[in-house]
Amino acid sequence: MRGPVQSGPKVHTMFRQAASRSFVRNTLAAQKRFASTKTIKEALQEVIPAKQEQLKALKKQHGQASLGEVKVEQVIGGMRGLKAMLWDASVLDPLEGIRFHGLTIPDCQKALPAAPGGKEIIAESMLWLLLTGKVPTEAEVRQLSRQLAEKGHLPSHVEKLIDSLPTSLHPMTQLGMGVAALNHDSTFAAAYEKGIKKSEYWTYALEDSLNLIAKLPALAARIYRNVYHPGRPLPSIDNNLDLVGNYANLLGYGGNHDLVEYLRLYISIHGDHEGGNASAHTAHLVSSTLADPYISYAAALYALAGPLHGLANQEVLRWQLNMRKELGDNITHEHIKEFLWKTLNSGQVVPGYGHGVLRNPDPRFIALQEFCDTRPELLADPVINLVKKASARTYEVAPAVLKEHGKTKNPYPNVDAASGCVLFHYGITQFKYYTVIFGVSRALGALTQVVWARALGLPLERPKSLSLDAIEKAIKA
Ligand code: CMX
Repeated sequence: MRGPVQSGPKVHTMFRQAASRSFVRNTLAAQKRFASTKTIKEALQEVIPAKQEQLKALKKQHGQASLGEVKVEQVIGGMRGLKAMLWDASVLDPLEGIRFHGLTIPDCQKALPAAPGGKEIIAESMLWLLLTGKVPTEAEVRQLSRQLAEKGHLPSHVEKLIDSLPTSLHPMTQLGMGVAALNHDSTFAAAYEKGIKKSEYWTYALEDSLNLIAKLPALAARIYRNVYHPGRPLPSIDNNLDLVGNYANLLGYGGNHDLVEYLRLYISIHGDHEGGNASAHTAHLVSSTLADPYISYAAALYALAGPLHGLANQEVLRWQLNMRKELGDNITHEHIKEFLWKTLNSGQVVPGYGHGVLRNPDPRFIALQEFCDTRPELLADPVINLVKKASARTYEVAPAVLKEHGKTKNPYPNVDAASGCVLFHYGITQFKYYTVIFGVSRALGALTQVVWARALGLPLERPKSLSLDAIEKAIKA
């Protein structure tokens, strides 16, 4: 086709007319197909009444039933294992890992629609599953992709805000600021101010949440551009692409199919990890005050920005690169062991290992490793080798060292142990940016539950705190 198109203006015009007719035909066909396809809001609306009934019955019939005792060690130990919040979309089993509405990561990889020409789960499929509990059809997912792409541009005040920030400000700080500033256009806040019925809250929370998820790629990519590639033009959003396809384009990596696929997988499987983790819990807590989804999620992003949580993926790479700098490329298991002990003996944690709930290797880590297994060029990369390859992988040494160290309850890798090395291989070498990608992802799960909290009419979160004296008094009583 290329030859004739370039051969003269007349042929060029004919080709353009034919292409335009075929575009109109395809668009009409797509519109017809979409017209008979449920929107995500309709799909959600269908499942809300049954859940409302389930909650009402539980409260009425079993409101006083006990789910277990509260131990002193839980109150002073970060509430580990305390069953104290409702979160419907995903459950984390200590040994098996995460299930999204009952589906494991491999189940999702089989059942959830991918992008055209791709194999990996896309963010829209995961969002649909998390929000509605149903596996979407391909047409439903394509419609959602288009809906998000159409809402994907940033308002000019947010562009100006982000462009005015010093490039030395951490990308996560910038992301939180941009998300908070998007609340200027919150439909939830505006409707609440006007006065709406409680039963309508969820529709506005959904609208805001979809708008926010749609705008995150443009916001996150603008931060990347400003900090690492100032002056580079940002392409416009393509309404025919999925959310992550557009994100990769905006970041400047849209031409690298393998990286786009990696980002799709990364962003889907980081989307939700039940409710007790610091970022999800923060979104839930803040939104329980009826703060709108934007400021609720901005707060969550600052929890994600802590090194014991989402920032660990940047820390892992820093740690692995330091190891390589110190020990060179011919690293043996013995070298890795020494480096691990050096880290532990200096009082630092080994980033990417341990977990508040998991007691086995994280299935998200395994899914990202499997992505590498099918691509020999990734296995040949010395940075990925440090994490993985049979001759020297940290994974083969670290659990035994951490067991011998004797502190961590889970000596196995969590998702952050591998995620950054692959980004580094594909050219996203700026590891301070990695948690931003996690932040684009975690919106899927955290905002899903903000919407459900409003649909179920959940109250303000307000647990009871105790002073040390009060704890002692309670034990003696
Ligand atoms: N390296 C060294 N020590 C570790 C450790 C690690 N990777 N993981 C846990 N420990 C230590 C803890 O610091 C704690 O020590 P103290 O008793 O001195 O306070 C002890 O082992 C017991 O901790 P735990 O009950 O096993 O783990 P927690 O639930 O308290 O903490 C986590 C969980 C993730 C914060 C911890 O394992 C850690 O710091 N890991 C490294 C950072 C990391 O990878 N975080 C990412 C987690 C995944 C995510 O949220 O993104």
